[in-house]
Amino acid sequence: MDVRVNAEAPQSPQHVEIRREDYRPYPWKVPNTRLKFTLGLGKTRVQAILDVEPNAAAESSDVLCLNGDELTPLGVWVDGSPLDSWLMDGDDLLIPLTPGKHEVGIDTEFSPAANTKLMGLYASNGMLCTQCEAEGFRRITFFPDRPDVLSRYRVRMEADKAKFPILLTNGNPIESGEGADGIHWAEWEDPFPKPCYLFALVAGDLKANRDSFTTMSGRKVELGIWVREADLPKTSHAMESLKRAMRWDEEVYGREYDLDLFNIVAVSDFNMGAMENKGLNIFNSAYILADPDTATDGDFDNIARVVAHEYFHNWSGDRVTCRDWFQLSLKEGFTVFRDQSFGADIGSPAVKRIDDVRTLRMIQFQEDSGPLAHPVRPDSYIEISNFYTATIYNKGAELIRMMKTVLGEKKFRAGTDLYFERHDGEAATCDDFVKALEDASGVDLTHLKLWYSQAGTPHVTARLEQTGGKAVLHLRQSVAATPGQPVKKPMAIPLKTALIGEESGAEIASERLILLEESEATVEFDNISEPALLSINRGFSAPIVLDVDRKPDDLEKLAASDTDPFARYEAMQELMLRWLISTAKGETVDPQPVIRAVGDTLRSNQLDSAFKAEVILPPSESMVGDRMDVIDPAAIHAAREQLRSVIGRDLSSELANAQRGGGQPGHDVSAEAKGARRLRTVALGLLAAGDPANGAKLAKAQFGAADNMTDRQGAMMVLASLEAPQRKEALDAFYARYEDDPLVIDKWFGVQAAAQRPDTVDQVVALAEHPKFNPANPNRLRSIAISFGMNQWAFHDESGRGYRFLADLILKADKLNPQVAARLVPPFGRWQRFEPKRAALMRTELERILSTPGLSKDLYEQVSKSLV
Ligand code: 0A1
Ligand code: ZN
Repeated sequence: MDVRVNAEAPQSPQHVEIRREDYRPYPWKVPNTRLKFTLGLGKTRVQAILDVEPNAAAESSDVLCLNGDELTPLGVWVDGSPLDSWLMDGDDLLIPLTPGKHEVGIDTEFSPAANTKLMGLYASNGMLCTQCEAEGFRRITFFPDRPDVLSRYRVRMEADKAKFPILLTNGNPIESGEGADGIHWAEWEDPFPKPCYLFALVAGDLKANRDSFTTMSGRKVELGIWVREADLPKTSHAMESLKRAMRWDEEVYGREYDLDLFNIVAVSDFNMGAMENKGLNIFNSAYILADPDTATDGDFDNIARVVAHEYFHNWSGDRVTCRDWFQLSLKEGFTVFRDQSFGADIGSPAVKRIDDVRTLRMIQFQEDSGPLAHPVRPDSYIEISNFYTATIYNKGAELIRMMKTVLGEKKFRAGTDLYFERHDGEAATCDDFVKALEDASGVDLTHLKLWYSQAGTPHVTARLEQTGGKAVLHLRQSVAATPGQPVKKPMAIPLKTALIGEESGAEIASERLILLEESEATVEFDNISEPALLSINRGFSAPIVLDVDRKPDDLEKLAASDTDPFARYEAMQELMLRWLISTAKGETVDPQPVIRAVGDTLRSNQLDSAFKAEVILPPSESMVGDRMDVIDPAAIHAAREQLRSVIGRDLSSELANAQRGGGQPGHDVSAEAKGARRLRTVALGLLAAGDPANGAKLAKAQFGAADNMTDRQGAMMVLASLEAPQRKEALDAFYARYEDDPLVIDKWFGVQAAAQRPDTVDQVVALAEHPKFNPANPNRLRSIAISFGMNQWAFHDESGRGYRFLADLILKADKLNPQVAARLVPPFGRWQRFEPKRAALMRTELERILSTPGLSKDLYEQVSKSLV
């Protein structure tokens, strides 16, 4: 059938802005959806039948508008009769309908093998899989592709049994059978109404690691993790993590799993980390496959985190979903908060908090202070895929954490119970979430709601004044302008605060929660018996930048004695940051206070290795840059290298002890063994900075002796930045050993793109020509592009060649996969923060991208906004 165009409807301009205030309920309900898939790699046919009826809660319409993307209807039926009067409006299908209930049938056909965007149904490694969030379902069939249209799905899959022996979709299997010519089929039903972004289907030659879980009410749930047969031995950690997450959600949130079946599938081509499709989670294989020989301790932790995250979405996302994509943080901020809490409960809470705050500072703070800054609940977007950001996820999680801090454990739980009960089976908003917490707790949370709508990281200055037995804390806050928000209101900032005795090292004013709500405030502390040190924003109770007016040696004392471990870490970071900033500005500063504090930490018998490793690691170059008005990457790099080498030289024996220490076997993944390994590589890096020749020897020895990937990759990372013969030996040996393991080869690329070397730009240019570099595979593309974009010194090479390289790569990737290409833009977005020469070079590259014909809307949005 020809494609007909609706002449009256305006042809959609290329890049339309969608606004939150324009939300209207969909005029139709779709209580049931039946889909029949005739599956093939080169060609898949989809026959859809939708039951539709007018939505009484919306304005009525005589047209059913169904979204499509690169689809052509092969046929349209209404109530069983072929219909000719349908029209295309851009990519969407318009079907005229009289009021009342109807059955609408639509046939479509497309090629999964040609789908390089990896949205909708696509081919990966010979199998077929789907990704529908946010707007991928419209690439499978015409449908109201919006999260507030919930439907019950019955799905029939037909495929060649030899090529696709396993057929999976959401819900429960109902029937299956075999047809002629080697075809087999399976029919499944999902009893829970869901938005189409949670639809999933997988067909392929897969094997399952099977297990089961008995829920708190005694129901047995069958669990399956589906992978290629050769990968089965690498699935046990993911399975253990899943069962732990299921138990944790019952114990901590009272949430029980609802279907009889929970399946996870690992795929090698995936745009993000993983996806919470109802009963059938689909994962980037990087977040499933692990054994000590191929995965680092960090990989193991990430697997536990992501498996838990997707599982937790079953309630915070699937049972209660989002009304529209502006509410994305409703499910993502809350679910990140839940996975962070899970991580803290199964490991060390202090180290976990340090890790989470580091991610927030490195990614979200940069986003929030640049041209792509947006509120946790945005007001508009051009392409929703660009809004899966650290602001929606990580700042969103901080906002939930602040609500919990204000409410306390019990009231928060009462609030989440009410939220799940009240909105079960619904598409809700961020306001609904806050209302449920308020109604259950009786506490007004209006003051915290500004965090949803106002972008930008608040800056707080704090000064403690002490006279006699009294101390007065002076607080002042400000929020810088962000795009579209020139003037800011004061935020409500919960600050956990205590005073530490300068001599005793004890808490002389115990921790209290100060809520800073105005631009300025003072808080008094009575009965203060000795000189006091201010310990503020303990546990990082608010996601802010804090500037405390302190006496020079206060930080050193706090680093040694603060009773809150996070605050201790903060004191040490601040001590190092101040030294790095002053040195980068050309001032001469004594490093001895830093050396003393690092030395005390290393020698401490009380602190565990994981905590020591976090505390002695100097802040990243980009974190130093964030604190400077004008960023000069070369000066920052030189300052950081100087600090690393002084630490390495002055504390060589303590560091050598730490590098030798531990001795636990590689398969030991206890907190203690992991901590020892983390400290080993951090110490190795500092030793190599102090004495590169000896460092190279030690690193090569660590590399050769390693019985696990953490030590092996750690040693290779240190060597990758050195100028020593052992560098090439290690890289070559690593490549030869893991040539056939794509996830490990990603590490090989990543380590070289992250290397701190003057010739890293040349290295990445060469790596992009390597036979194993494939920009169509998102993990491989990111192994170079993300690591290099975050490598401040190398990316900002003053020649501008780093900028040109990444811009070329982005343009190349955009032709294949716009969503992934657009996610590589943020390093360019900071151009205005750099010294003028680099800023001009970066701007030129952004303009070059923007003027390239045929740019995707994903890339257009990120680049055009970055230029403002
Ligand atoms: N909801 C998922 C994230 C996700 C979003 C979009 C995707 O499309 C490519 C994939 C995954 C999560 O939070 O885990
Ligand atoms: Zn999520």
